[in-house]
Amino acid sequence: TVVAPGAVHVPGWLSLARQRELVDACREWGRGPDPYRRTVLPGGGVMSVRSLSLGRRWEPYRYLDSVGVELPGWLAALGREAVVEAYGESGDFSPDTALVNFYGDGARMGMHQDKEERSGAPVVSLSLGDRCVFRFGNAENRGRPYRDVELLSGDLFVFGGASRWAHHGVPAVRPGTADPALGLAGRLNITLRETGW
Ligand code: MD5
Ligand code: FE
Repeated sequence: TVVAPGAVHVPGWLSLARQRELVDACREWGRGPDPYRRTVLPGGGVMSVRSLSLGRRWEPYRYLDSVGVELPGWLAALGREAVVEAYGESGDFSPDTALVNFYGDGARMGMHQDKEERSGAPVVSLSLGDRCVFRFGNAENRGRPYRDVELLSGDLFVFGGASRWAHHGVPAVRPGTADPALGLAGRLNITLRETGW
């Protein structure tokens, strides 16, 4: 489903088996040298989401060299598959970071733009676990017009072209809505990005 120019939502793109592999991988990465933690913003605020980076490390508001787990080749390849699925061609998408966000009890993400990347390449988003409300806005400001889209476990979203700089956020996660077979309480989101750093 094309939600806006360049913004493509593919519900149920990942099989349950693939979702389970990704959840297991997210658990493993968290045991590595750069575990999930709350990001402290320069203004003193603390994010409710817990994050880790594979490959280049995101921090507000820049990318650093990797200090933890490198971006696995299979995950970069999955990102290319995702871009082909969304656009019909990969456009040489070559991510150098994955940002993994864990939304536990009550975690949300306020409206923002992803502006740290110096590349106009698309952002690939994979959702796992609990359902959420994803708020997809406009490039001008954090407010209306926006559209609320439910993202379920296994959904793919690719943000490219004119949508790349749209404001967006996650105002709510629906606790307990994940398939019990996943063994995940909460929501995980993996984004694959070309940082240009
Ligand atoms: C999430 N993560 O569900 C989202 C998925 C983040 C973040 O927002 O910054 O970690 S990625 C959504 C996204 C990325 C880039 C552009 C746009 C949306 N967009 O133009 O709407 O945890
Ligand atoms: Fe974002």
